[in-house]
Amino acid sequence: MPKKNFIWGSATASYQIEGAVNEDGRSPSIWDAYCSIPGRTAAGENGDIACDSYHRYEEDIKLLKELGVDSYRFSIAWPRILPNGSGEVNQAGIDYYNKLIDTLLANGITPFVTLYHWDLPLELQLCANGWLDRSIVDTFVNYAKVCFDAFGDRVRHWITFNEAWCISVLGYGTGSHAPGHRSRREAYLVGHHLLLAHAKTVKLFRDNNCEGIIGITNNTEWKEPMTGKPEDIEAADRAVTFDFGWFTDPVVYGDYPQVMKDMLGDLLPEFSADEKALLKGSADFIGLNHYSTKCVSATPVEGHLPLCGNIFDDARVYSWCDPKWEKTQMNWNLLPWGLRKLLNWIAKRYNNIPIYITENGCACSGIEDDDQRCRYVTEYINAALEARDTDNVNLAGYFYWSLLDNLEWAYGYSKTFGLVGCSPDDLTRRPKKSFYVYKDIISKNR
Ligand code: PNW
Repeated sequence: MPKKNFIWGSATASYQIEGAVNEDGRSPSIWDAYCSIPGRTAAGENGDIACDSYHRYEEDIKLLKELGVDSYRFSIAWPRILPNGSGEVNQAGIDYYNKLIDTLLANGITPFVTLYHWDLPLELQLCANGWLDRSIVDTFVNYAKVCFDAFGDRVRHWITFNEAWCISVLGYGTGSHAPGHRSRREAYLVGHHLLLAHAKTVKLFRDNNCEGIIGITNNTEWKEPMTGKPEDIEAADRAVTFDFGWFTDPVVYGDYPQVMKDMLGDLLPEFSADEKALLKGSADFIGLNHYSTKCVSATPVEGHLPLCGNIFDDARVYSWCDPKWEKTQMNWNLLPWGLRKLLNWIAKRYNNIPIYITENGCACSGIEDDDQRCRYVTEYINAALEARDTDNVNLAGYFYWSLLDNLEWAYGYSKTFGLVGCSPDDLTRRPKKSFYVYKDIISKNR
């Protein structure tokens, strides 16, 4: 059954597509710096050019129009708006996003804006210790205010953070993302500051009577219990809670999940009573980024994946993947039923809160032939629509990640998620087969 207000879209992020890193007053971000350290990204690749969307955004919008989406999810580069993190506003940065937003609207496409998709102004890392220092909370709120003031007359859909889990765990726990720290304690402190920054930003949004809705995008795999044993069922629930509940319980209920408090002890900072009140109910919707599924068990099973010896082990579960499962280019399992189960888990735990799938997609290598991606989008969207229509999950939209092949962070340009081919050597946009498959899904489901 087609649903009237359901939003079909596609997503990108500033550093992954814009390029033009030294233009019009943009300052370096932590990702520019991270990419410049030998060995941190594949082949030392960086976002200097990326998809050159800073100059070619009109081509991107033409593609979105052709695809037939209702909405485009993109992120704002903080270093373009406030090159020092705070202080003087860079008008050229505001101008760029004004042009992008106005051209989208002129084409009937709704902007869905992420305030932070990982490109922290480097200045804040070097001079204020980045997300580790509590001062970042107000620094972020100030940045958000500049964006609400500049774009809030036209933007009605806001996301504070993309994947606080990745920012904390990959940026500060394992070091595979910028700024490359390796400390469990730091990861939980960073997560704490992200949540407080989210809550204070939403308070500002609501106090100022900004129009529209604001939420946060969190990510998780689905974890399927290895057996029907109660301890494995509990282990799977615990694993999703550690990834997703960590950042969703606080914005819905005002505090961290009890199981995390019990298991992490003083590694997990505490919220004051005022902070809990501020956090509770601070998301109009939850954005979900979901790509894949694994099995988990409470005790080791034969062939389980090795423990990592870092923050990844904190939920104390063992993961297992069936060698027979189909893998994508990221070595992620293609298991669409996991999405349906996850949507039901979220709906149940959070009292049927509105959910947007803000990312879901498949890395596969072909440009001419991307049959695997065609299957992935078809099957994952079917699973999502079953959750919506059969299970009555309050699913409000779906955004395919990504519109374009782009800088896949530490993997450089070697992993390709795009519906449209694009490489920094040849910036020509080439729609793939999956582009037309997704286009067809959208038109049939209106
Ligand atoms: C997301 N993990 O990153 C990001 O939001 C995108 O910018 C990125 O391009 C996309 O997914 C594909 O990777 C993730 O380790 C990175 O589970 C890592 C994980 C999940 C999401």
